[in-house]
Amino acid sequence: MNALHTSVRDLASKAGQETALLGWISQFRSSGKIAFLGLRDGTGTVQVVVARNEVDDDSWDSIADLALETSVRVTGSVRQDDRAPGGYEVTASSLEVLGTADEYPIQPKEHGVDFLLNHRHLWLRHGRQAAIMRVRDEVVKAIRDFFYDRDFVLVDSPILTGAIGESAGTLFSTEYFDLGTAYLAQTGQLYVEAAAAALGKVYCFGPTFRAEKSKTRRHLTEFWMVEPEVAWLDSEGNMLLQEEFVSFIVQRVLERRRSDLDILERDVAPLEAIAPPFDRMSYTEAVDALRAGGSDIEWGADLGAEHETVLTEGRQKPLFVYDYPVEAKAFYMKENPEDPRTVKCNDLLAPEGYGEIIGGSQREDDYDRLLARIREEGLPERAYDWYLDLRRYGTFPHSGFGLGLERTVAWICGAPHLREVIAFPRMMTRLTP
Ligand code: NSS
Repeated sequence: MNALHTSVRDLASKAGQETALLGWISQFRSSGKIAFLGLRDGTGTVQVVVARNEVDDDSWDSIADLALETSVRVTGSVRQDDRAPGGYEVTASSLEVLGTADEYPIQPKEHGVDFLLNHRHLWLRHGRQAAIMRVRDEVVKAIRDFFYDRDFVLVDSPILTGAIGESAGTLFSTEYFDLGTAYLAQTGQLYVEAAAAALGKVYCFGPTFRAEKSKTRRHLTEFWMVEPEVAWLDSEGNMLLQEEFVSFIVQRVLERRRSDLDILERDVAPLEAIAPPFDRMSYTEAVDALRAGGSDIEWGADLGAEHETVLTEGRQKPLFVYDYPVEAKAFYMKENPEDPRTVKCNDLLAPEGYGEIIGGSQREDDYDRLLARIREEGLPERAYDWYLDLRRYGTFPHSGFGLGLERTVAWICGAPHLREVIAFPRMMTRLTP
């Protein structure tokens, strides 16, 4: 079947010829002697014209069986037509129903988002959702190309882990044979730190898990994160890498997925402005700015979504906020030699209200200080033996960051909620489909 049919996207190559198409009915209307079908095949949608006097009786009779999302095989001739959406139209010579469709639950009218999420397995077929999936695919490809072209080595980190990566508050755990509790990875970072000492520049890219009890539009319980880790890189160099990386991803999508951004009605002007250098502001400056604007945030508190929105207001480019207080961040971050109340780290806040897309830092490379931090946080020391070894056998300055794939795709697509930018979202209140 495959070799003989043409994708909607490739119809131009068959102009003036007879070919077969396989797909789903996205639209249909008929009037006595002629029917107009929308045929969607994943690469595009084309109008198919079925005229009573140009098809056999079986084909004409099957028109009666058509409903939204019926799967069909159409044979017909391809005609160029400048008025048609993709520039081509097909005049059918035969039509065969492959799979009938019950009354399709998603109708061309407004549905509540819960209804759509309950039907996510079907909702994915719709234009906007498919466009988001293609942009996501492009972002993933851009990420892999960026690192491959710069000689980073992909090192996959485990999903079942024995150590807490970020914080004890948001762990999924499961019984693990005779070895006690295993946690689903919140991050691959600790493992890529080990790999950086073996290979220099590395990254991991995979699903990560956080039992986030928040029901915000920015939180999933399962999300994808890409985490580069680089030997001999300091916090400043880490930010340079991040702005180059994020700009590369955005420009790549603009280059290759313009038609999908059009489907999404994304204003591309703000994306076109994304190029290094990004704006930078220390945490202390950020708190001063927030307080000057009327906030009662105290120095030491982590920044919340509402703070991020204020800080990025009116900015075209993403904003780095760097050197947060020790108490606001994870145990592994390097103490700032110039101000030991803070650590050498940064968040990167996307413009247009999308908030934090990256968290990164230089890692604590001093054995005693790292051990002290593990103890202060009450983490189980034995689980970090191997991690401390990295400071025992040739410790080295190194830095890295984690970019949240869904947050990045949501920003690029202009999607208001993360649940739309992953095929099957996992949230506190959603485990199916
Ligand atoms: O917690 S992070 O800020 N940082 C880390 O996990 C580090 N271990 C990364 C590293 O240095 N290798 O998370 C990084 C990013 C954050 O900026 C978000 O973009 C995303 O991961 N993130 C999330 N996305 C969706 N849902 C949830 N719950 C979520 N949590 C973080």
